Amino acid sequence: MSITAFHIIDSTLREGEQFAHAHFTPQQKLEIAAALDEFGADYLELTSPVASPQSEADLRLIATRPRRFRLLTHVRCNLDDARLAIDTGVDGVDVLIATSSQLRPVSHGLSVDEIIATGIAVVTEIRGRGLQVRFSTEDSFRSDPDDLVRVYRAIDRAGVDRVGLADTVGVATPRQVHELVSLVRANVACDIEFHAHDDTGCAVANALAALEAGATHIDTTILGIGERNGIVPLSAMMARLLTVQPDLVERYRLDMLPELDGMLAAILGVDIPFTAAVTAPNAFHHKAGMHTKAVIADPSAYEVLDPARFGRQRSILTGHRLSGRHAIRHRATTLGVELDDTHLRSLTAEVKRLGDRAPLDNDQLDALIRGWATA
Ligand code: HCA
Ligand code: CU
Repeated sequence: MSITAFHIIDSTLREGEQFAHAHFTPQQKLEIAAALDEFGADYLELTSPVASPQSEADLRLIATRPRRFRLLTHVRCNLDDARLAIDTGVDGVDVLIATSSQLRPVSHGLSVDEIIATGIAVVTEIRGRGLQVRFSTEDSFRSDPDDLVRVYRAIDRAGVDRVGLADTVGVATPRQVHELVSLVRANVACDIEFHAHDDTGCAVANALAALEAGATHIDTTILGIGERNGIVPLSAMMARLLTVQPDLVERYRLDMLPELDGMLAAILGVDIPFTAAVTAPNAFHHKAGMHTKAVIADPSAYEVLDPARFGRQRSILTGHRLSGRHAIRHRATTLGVELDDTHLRSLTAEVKRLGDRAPLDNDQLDALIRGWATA
């Protein structure tokens, strides 16, 4: 089934601030917002103005800047928070309220009927002031689906722009996400947002399942930063959709993803994770002989993503014991060295013998190749 709509709500400056190592200065927030704007992010969600005086000042500052994205802030579902948010110059307000039996008593203690009444009042207030509004249930996947349907139907009737489902604890499976989003899709007319935590490594898969079931908006952060081990990484979401339905991501500057991830990693003082889709240092390195032979002949043999689409280059790692003669010949040709078959086989054997002790760096390998050329 094809996905009919996809919008990014980047929450690096809200969910991302909940990452253990994040503490953004106003200048850094401006830089991150400007880079995401250039990338083409549809919405940016910033920390609640209720969180701290500086959070409010930063939100107001970003609201004064020219932008293509829509600026959102994220507040608890009550009138006081909503009124302060409306006043900051944002384009829309994301509200959330816990609905699971685990979170309800420790969060607000309201019954489902009280949640509905508060939700309607808050949505009506925000809409009445001409802003977009999204209403989300926290911990949706440990909430009673009947309660959720009752809440969402009432909020939809109140004129909300989007309802949100949040896998707050990262417990949902793709199948559960598909089922619950389908249920909500069948009960509301408004757009649907999905927010996926990655505690069990399913955030991106869950986001895709949500889109396939009719969700229209996905929350991402640069590098996936967020509470605990974070949420859907922007780069991985782009990679996922590029292989599934490329038209959905055509309008974004995918070539900027390495720059975005690199910028945030530098701000945070961390490395880009070696597991990151697209932007990991080794994301387009090929190593074992079987792989390198095929990739030299046809890159699509072992690449589903074209590195050039992301402003990256493939590389063939050759100076190690898993190396094969095709990779070594490829490297030799790059150096302008011609090797006959016998020499190539002997050189490959030597690389493997040396590589058994330790991998060779490029200079060592190149010296070896040149040595054989003159042999
Ligand atoms: C949290 C809140 C939230 C909100 C998601 C949303 C979550 O920090 O617990 O507003 O949709 O994961 O539930 O990030
Ligand atoms: Cu979250």
